[in-house]
Amino acid sequence: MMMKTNIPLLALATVLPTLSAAHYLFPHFILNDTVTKEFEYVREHDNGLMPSWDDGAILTSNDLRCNKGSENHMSAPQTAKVVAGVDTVGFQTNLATKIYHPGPVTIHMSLAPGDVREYDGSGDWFKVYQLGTKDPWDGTDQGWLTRDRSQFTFQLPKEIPKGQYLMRIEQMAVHQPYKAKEFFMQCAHVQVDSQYTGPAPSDTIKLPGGYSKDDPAIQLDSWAHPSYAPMPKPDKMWPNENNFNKIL
Ligand SMILES: *[C@@H]1O[C@H](CO)[C@@H](O)[C@H](O)[C@H]1NC(C)=O
Ligand SMILES: [Cu+2]
Repeated sequence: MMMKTNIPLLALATVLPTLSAAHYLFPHFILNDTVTKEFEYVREHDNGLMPSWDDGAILTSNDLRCNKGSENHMSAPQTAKVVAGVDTVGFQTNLATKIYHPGPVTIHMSLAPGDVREYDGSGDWFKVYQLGTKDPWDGTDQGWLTRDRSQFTFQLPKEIPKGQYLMRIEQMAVHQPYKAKEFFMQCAHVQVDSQYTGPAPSDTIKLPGGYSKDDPAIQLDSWAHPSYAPMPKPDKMWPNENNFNKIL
């Protein structure tokens, strides 16, 4: 049966900007070669595919942790069992959408005091994975290593203590005019099995608190033809920089 559509052209035109404003999220946790189901191990949120910035207000909001409304979904995901120093872990975007905005991908982890399904992410966060630009970088969007990728994976370092963690992925899109940004973040639930008994992971930050508009990474002016891209905080990765700009 044919349906007659009477949508005026004007109405159609107003729909288009909404579509083009839709971006991506990271609902699939990856464990070794398995891309798990949407939200199976990843905490959903109420911000859909939308970016966050609001003139920098996101930097001082709890939404910086796992995105707007993620607390409404804390108890939904399962907790992925992973082994430090053994398993390859990471995230895939929705529908394997390729990241089409330039900007770094950062993965942080934060130890839950108990069950990660009850954890709000208010503790310390350390940085385990980072993907920036080619080196040297010509300042172009194509020079970002994140560009056109849909999967971000790394080997979980062996120096991560046993326990349940939030694992947070963030892409900070830098294409906006001048120093404005777009943040996309999402958190997975993982239970780390580990033999490690050394010092606790450092350098750590709080979210919010650890990011500021003055940070070199956020001050990056994408319209000024930069030749160097400072990375989001903290400055040092844990336990070393081996997972910096490393694509498996
Ligand atoms: C992931 O791969 C490693 C290396 O092959 C293997 O030792 C480990 O058991 C695998 N983990 C899972 C959960 O399959
Ligand atoms: Cu955008």
